[in-house]
Amino acid sequence: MPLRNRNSESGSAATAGLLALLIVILVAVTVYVFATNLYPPPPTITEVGKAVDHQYFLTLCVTGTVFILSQLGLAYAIWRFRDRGQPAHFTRGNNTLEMVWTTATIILFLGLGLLGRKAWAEVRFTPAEPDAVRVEVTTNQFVFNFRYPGPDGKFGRLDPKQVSASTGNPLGIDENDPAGKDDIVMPTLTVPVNHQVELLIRSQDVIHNFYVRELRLQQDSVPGMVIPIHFTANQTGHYEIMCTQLCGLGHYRMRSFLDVVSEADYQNFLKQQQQGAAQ
Ligand SMILES: [Cu+2]
Repeated sequence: MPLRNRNSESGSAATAGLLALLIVILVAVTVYVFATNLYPPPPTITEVGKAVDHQYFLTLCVTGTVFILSQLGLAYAIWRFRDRGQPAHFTRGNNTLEMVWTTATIILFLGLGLLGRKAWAEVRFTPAEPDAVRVEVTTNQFVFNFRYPGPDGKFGRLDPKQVSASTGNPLGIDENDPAGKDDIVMPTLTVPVNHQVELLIRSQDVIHNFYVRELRLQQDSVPGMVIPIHFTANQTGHYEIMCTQLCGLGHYRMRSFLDVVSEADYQNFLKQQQQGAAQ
Protein backbone atom coordinates (compact mmCIF):
# COMPACT_ATOMS: atom_id res chain seq x y z
CA MET A 1 0.00 0.00 0.00
CA PRO A 2 1.54 3.30 -0.98
CA LEU A 3 2.11 5.69 1.84
CA ARG A 4 -0.02 8.73 1.51
CA ASN A 5 1.54 12.08 1.82
CA ARG A 6 0.01 13.32 5.09
CA ASN A 7 0.65 16.92 4.30
CA SER A 8 -1.44 16.80 1.15
CA GLU A 9 -4.68 15.93 3.02
CA SER A 10 -4.18 17.80 6.27
CA GLY A 11 -3.84 21.32 7.36
CA SER A 12 -7.27 22.40 6.20
CA ALA A 13 -8.39 25.03 8.66
CA ALA A 14 -11.91 25.13 7.18
CA THR A 15 -13.36 22.06 8.96
CA ALA A 16 -11.97 22.95 12.37
CA GLY A 17 -12.88 26.61 11.92
CA LEU A 18 -16.45 25.79 10.89
CA LEU A 19 -16.99 23.42 13.83
CA ALA A 20 -15.55 25.92 16.32
CA LEU A 21 -17.75 28.66 14.85
CA LEU A 22 -20.85 26.44 15.11
CA ILE A 23 -20.16 25.86 18.80
CA VAL A 24 -19.70 29.58 19.44
CA ILE A 25 -23.03 30.29 17.66
CA LEU A 26 -24.74 27.58 19.73
CA VAL A 27 -23.44 29.21 22.93
CA ALA A 28 -24.53 32.68 21.77
CA VAL A 29 -28.07 31.50 20.88
CA THR A 30 -28.42 29.65 24.22
CA VAL A 31 -27.26 32.70 26.20
CA TYR A 32 -29.71 34.87 24.21
CA VAL A 33 -32.66 32.54 24.96
CA PHE A 34 -31.98 32.55 28.70
CA ALA A 35 -30.78 36.16 29.09
CA THR A 36 -33.89 37.58 27.37
CA ASN A 37 -36.15 35.14 29.30
CA LEU A 38 -37.77 34.08 26.02
CA TYR A 39 -39.98 31.38 27.58
CA PRO A 40 -40.81 32.62 31.07
CA PRO A 41 -42.67 30.36 33.51
CA PRO A 42 -46.08 31.57 34.73
CA PRO A 43 -45.75 33.75 37.84
CA THR A 44 -45.82 31.83 41.11
CA ILE A 45 -48.76 32.07 43.54
CA THR A 46 -47.00 30.88 46.71
CA GLU A 47 -44.28 32.29 48.98
CA VAL A 48 -42.34 29.04 48.69
CA GLY A 49 -42.55 29.44 44.92
CA LYS A 50 -40.35 32.55 45.18
CA ALA A 51 -37.69 30.53 47.04
CA VAL A 52 -37.93 27.82 44.36
CA ASP A 53 -37.53 30.42 41.59
CA HIS A 54 -34.51 31.89 43.38
CA GLN A 55 -32.97 28.42 43.62
CA TYR A 56 -33.59 27.81 39.89
CA PHE A 57 -31.89 31.11 39.13
CA LEU A 58 -28.82 30.22 41.24
CA THR A 59 -28.58 26.80 39.58
CA LEU A 60 -28.91 28.41 36.16
CA CYS A 61 -26.11 30.89 36.94
CA VAL A 62 -23.75 28.13 38.06
CA THR A 63 -24.54 25.61 35.31
CA GLY A 64 -24.74 28.43 32.72
CA THR A 65 -21.23 29.65 33.60
CA VAL A 66 -19.86 26.10 33.40
CA PHE A 67 -21.68 25.56 30.08
CA ILE A 68 -20.32 28.76 28.50
CA LEU A 69 -16.72 28.21 29.69
CA SER A 70 -16.59 24.53 28.72
CA GLN A 71 -18.14 25.07 25.26
CA LEU A 72 -15.89 28.02 24.45
CA GLY A 73 -12.92 25.94 25.71
CA LEU A 74 -13.99 23.15 23.38
CA ALA A 75 -14.24 25.55 20.42
CA TYR A 76 -10.78 26.92 21.22
CA ALA A 77 -9.25 23.42 21.48
CA ILE A 78 -10.81 22.36 18.17
CA TRP A 79 -9.25 25.37 16.48
CA ARG A 80 -5.91 25.45 18.32
CA PHE A 81 -5.12 21.73 18.02
CA ARG A 82 -6.46 21.16 14.50
CA ASP A 83 -4.70 18.86 12.08
CA ARG A 84 -1.68 20.62 10.61
CA GLY A 85 -0.01 17.41 9.52
CA GLN A 86 1.87 17.16 12.83
CA PRO A 87 2.37 13.74 14.51
CA ALA A 88 -0.27 12.76 17.08
CA HIS A 89 0.68 13.50 20.67
CA PHE A 90 -0.14 10.99 23.42
CA THR A 91 -1.07 12.18 26.89
CA ARG A 92 -2.04 10.36 30.09
CA GLY A 93 -4.01 13.34 31.35
CA ASN A 94 -3.37 15.65 34.25
CA ASN A 95 -4.10 14.38 37.77
CA THR A 96 -4.11 17.83 39.36
CA LEU A 97 -6.71 19.10 36.87
CA GLU A 98 -8.87 15.97 37.40
CA MET A 99 -8.78 16.52 41.16
CA VAL A 100 -9.62 20.22 40.85
CA TRP A 101 -12.68 19.86 38.64
CA THR A 102 -14.02 16.80 40.46
CA THR A 103 -13.76 18.62 43.81
CA ALA A 104 -15.28 21.78 42.34
CA THR A 105 -18.23 19.77 40.97
CA ILE A 106 -18.81 18.09 44.35
CA ILE A 107 -18.73 21.44 46.18
CA LEU A 108 -21.12 23.05 43.66
CA PHE A 109 -23.65 20.19 43.76
CA LEU A 110 -23.59 19.86 47.55
CA GLY A 111 -23.76 23.66 47.94
CA LEU A 112 -26.78 23.99 45.62
CA GLY A 113 -28.47 21.06 47.38
CA LEU A 114 -27.94 22.62 50.81
CA LEU A 115 -29.18 26.02 49.63
CA GLY A 116 -32.38 24.47 48.19
CA ARG A 117 -33.02 22.32 51.25
CA LYS A 118 -35.09 24.98 53.08
CA ALA A 119 -37.75 25.39 50.37
CA TRP A 120 -37.97 21.61 49.98
CA ALA A 121 -38.28 20.97 53.72
CA GLU A 122 -40.82 23.74 54.27
CA VAL A 123 -43.35 22.01 52.02
CA ARG A 124 -42.69 18.43 53.08
CA PHE A 125 -41.05 18.10 56.50
CA THR A 126 -42.91 20.70 58.55
CA PRO A 127 -46.40 19.73 59.77
CA ALA A 128 -49.37 21.58 58.28
CA GLU A 129 -51.21 24.15 60.41
CA PRO A 130 -54.05 22.68 62.49
CA ASP A 131 -56.70 24.67 60.59
CA ALA A 132 -55.37 23.72 57.14
CA VAL A 133 -57.92 22.51 54.58
CA ARG A 134 -57.23 18.81 54.12
CA VAL A 135 -57.82 17.17 50.75
CA GLU A 136 -56.89 13.66 49.75
CA VAL A 137 -55.50 13.32 46.22
CA THR A 138 -55.77 9.91 44.59
CA THR A 139 -54.22 9.17 41.23
CA ASN A 140 -54.97 6.30 38.92
CA GLN A 141 -54.63 5.63 35.22
CA PHE A 142 -55.42 8.32 34.04
CA VAL A 143 -57.37 10.54 36.38
CA PHE A 144 -57.08 12.54 39.58
CA ASN A 145 -59.72 12.27 42.32
CA PHE A 146 -59.93 14.78 45.16
CA ARG A 147 -61.69 13.82 48.40
CA TYR A 148 -62.92 16.28 51.03
CA PRO A 149 -63.81 14.91 54.48
CA GLY A 150 -67.21 16.69 54.61
CA PRO A 151 -68.80 18.43 57.65
CA ASP A 152 -67.53 15.83 60.17
CA GLY A 153 -63.94 16.63 59.20
CA LYS A 154 -63.11 12.91 58.97
CA PHE A 155 -62.23 10.84 55.93
CA GLY A 156 -64.16 7.59 55.73
CA ARG A 157 -62.25 4.32 55.71
CA LEU A 158 -61.17 2.99 52.32
CA ASP A 159 -61.78 -0.59 51.31
CA PRO A 160 -59.97 -1.68 48.14
CA LYS A 161 -62.65 -4.35 47.52
CA GLN A 162 -65.31 -1.66 47.19
CA VAL A 163 -63.42 0.32 44.50
CA SER A 164 -65.92 0.70 41.66
CA ALA A 165 -65.60 3.71 39.39
CA SER A 166 -68.60 2.65 37.26
CA THR A 167 -70.98 2.79 40.24
CA GLY A 168 -69.65 6.09 41.53
CA ASN A 169 -67.16 4.87 44.15
CA PRO A 170 -63.76 5.21 42.45
CA LEU A 171 -61.91 5.39 45.78
CA GLY A 172 -63.64 2.48 47.47
CA ILE A 173 -65.09 4.44 50.42
CA ASP A 174 -66.36 1.82 52.87
CA GLU A 175 -70.19 1.83 52.88
CA ASN A 176 -70.25 0.67 56.50
CA ASP A 177 -68.16 3.54 57.86
CA PRO A 178 -70.38 6.48 58.94
CA ALA A 179 -67.38 8.88 58.60
CA GLY A 180 -67.42 8.23 54.86
CA LYS A 181 -71.09 9.10 54.30
CA ASP A 182 -70.44 12.83 53.92
CA ASP A 183 -67.14 12.56 52.03
CA ILE A 184 -67.07 14.54 48.80
CA VAL A 185 -65.16 13.21 45.78
CA MET A 186 -64.43 15.63 42.93
CA PRO A 187 -62.53 15.39 39.63
CA THR A 188 -61.02 18.88 40.17
CA LEU A 189 -59.45 20.58 43.18
CA THR A 190 -61.07 23.67 44.70
CA VAL A 191 -59.32 25.46 47.58
CA PRO A 192 -59.65 28.80 49.40
CA VAL A 193 -57.14 31.59 48.78
CA ASN A 194 -54.70 32.61 51.58
CA HIS A 195 -55.60 29.51 53.57
CA GLN A 196 -53.17 26.65 54.01
CA VAL A 197 -54.08 23.46 52.17
CA GLU A 198 -52.70 20.05 53.06
CA LEU A 199 -52.76 17.42 50.34
CA LEU A 200 -52.53 13.74 51.20
CA ILE A 201 -51.24 12.16 48.01
CA ARG A 202 -51.89 8.50 47.17
CA SER A 203 -51.95 6.25 44.14
CA GLN A 204 -54.13 3.26 43.27
CA ASP A 205 -51.97 1.68 40.59
CA VAL A 206 -48.61 3.01 39.37
CA ILE A 207 -46.44 6.00 40.23
CA HIS A 208 -48.03 9.25 39.05
CA ASN A 209 -47.30 12.86 39.92
CA PHE A 210 -49.14 15.93 41.13
CA TYR A 211 -47.70 19.05 39.50
CA VAL A 212 -48.97 22.63 39.39
CA ARG A 213 -46.54 25.05 37.77
CA GLU A 214 -47.90 28.13 39.56
CA LEU A 215 -47.49 26.46 42.96
CA ARG A 216 -43.93 25.38 42.01
CA LEU A 217 -44.95 22.11 43.59
CA GLN A 218 -44.28 18.67 42.19
CA GLN A 219 -44.77 15.45 44.11
CA ASP A 220 -44.89 11.82 43.03
CA SER A 221 -47.77 9.67 44.19
CA VAL A 222 -46.58 6.20 45.15
CA PRO A 223 -48.78 3.11 45.60
CA GLY A 224 -48.86 2.07 49.26
CA MET A 225 -47.87 5.50 50.56
CA VAL A 226 -49.75 8.60 51.72
CA ILE A 227 -47.49 11.59 51.09
CA PRO A 228 -48.46 14.86 52.78
CA ILE A 229 -47.49 18.24 51.31
CA HIS A 230 -48.91 21.66 52.00
CA PHE A 231 -49.15 25.03 50.30
CA THR A 232 -50.88 28.40 50.62
CA ALA A 233 -52.03 29.99 47.36
CA ASN A 234 -52.13 33.78 47.50
CA GLN A 235 -54.01 34.44 44.27
CA THR A 236 -57.39 33.24 43.00
CA GLY A 237 -57.47 31.63 39.57
CA HIS A 238 -57.82 28.54 37.42
CA TYR A 239 -54.61 26.49 37.11
CA GLU A 240 -53.70 23.24 35.41
CA ILE A 241 -52.73 20.14 37.40
CA MET A 242 -50.72 17.59 35.46
CA CYS A 243 -49.17 14.19 35.92
CA THR A 244 -45.46 14.34 35.10
CA GLN A 245 -44.65 10.65 35.41
CA LEU A 246 -44.84 8.57 32.25
CA CYS A 247 -47.59 6.39 33.73
CA GLY A 248 -48.98 4.58 30.69
CA LEU A 249 -50.63 5.05 27.29
CA GLY A 250 -53.06 7.71 28.53
CA HIS A 251 -50.40 9.72 30.36
CA TYR A 252 -50.67 12.61 27.89
CA ARG A 253 -54.29 13.27 28.87
CA MET A 254 -53.85 12.84 32.63
CA ARG A 255 -54.61 16.29 33.94
CA SER A 256 -57.06 18.19 36.08
CA PHE A 257 -57.58 21.73 37.36
CA LEU A 258 -56.96 23.66 40.53
CA ASP A 259 -59.42 26.44 41.33
CA VAL A 260 -58.26 28.89 43.96
CA VAL A 261 -61.35 30.83 45.12
CA SER A 262 -62.30 33.25 47.89
CA GLU A 263 -63.14 31.82 51.33
CA ALA A 264 -66.87 32.61 50.76
CA ASP A 265 -66.87 30.87 47.36
CA TYR A 266 -65.12 27.90 48.93
CA GLN A 267 -67.82 27.57 51.62
CA ASN A 268 -70.48 27.82 48.87
CA PHE A 269 -68.73 25.12 46.89
CA LEU A 270 -68.70 22.79 49.93
CA LYS A 271 -72.39 23.50 50.62
CA GLN A 272 -73.38 22.79 47.02
CA GLN A 273 -71.47 19.53 46.98
CA GLN A 274 -72.98 18.43 50.29
CA GLN A 275 -76.48 19.15 49.00
CA GLY A 276 -75.64 17.26 45.84
CA ALA A 277 -74.49 14.30 47.92
CA ALA A 278 -77.61 14.36 50.11
CA GLN A 279 -80.01 14.29 47.14
CU1 LIG B 1 -50.11 9.62 35.62
